[in-house]
Amino acid sequence: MSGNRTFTMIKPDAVRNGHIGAILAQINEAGFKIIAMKYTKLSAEKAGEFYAVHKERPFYGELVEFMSSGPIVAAILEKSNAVEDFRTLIGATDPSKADAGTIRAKYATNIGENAVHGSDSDENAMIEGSFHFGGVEIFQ
Ligand code: FUP
Repeated sequence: MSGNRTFTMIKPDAVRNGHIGAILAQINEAGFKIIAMKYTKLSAEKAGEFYAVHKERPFYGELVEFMSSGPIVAAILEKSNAVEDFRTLIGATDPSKADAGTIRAKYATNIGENAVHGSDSDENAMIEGSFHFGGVEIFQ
């Protein structure tokens, strides 16, 4: 079952630039079902916790500042092969290297402000989904 779920965030740049609707439409058109969703804002502390794996990287401070700079949309998505298919849909971390038509190619600002997050493994999808949602907020 875990292989059927991934976690995403529409990041502050894409929200600020008015892309929530277009991104959600592209996610739905690609066959993902939204089973949990919220419009929220991360505190710097929460953003730091979410990206703790990158703590030693030079971009960590900017990443935390950016991710707490405005509202985001957090969601859990369901589809067969969800993690891999969603990463294909969003494209490379650096939008200048992302395939044409991918969400990051269309909506990302740059490598640091890259419009969307997508979990990189089934295990992280579960951890990240639980970070944002309780069981009663998930609808299958
Ligand atoms: P991804 O899995 O594609 O989101 O990419 P990573 O987990 O490698 O990176 C997480 C976030 O760190 C990116 F979305 C943006 C930020 N980042 C940078 O700002 N600079 C980099 O060189 C790499 C990542």
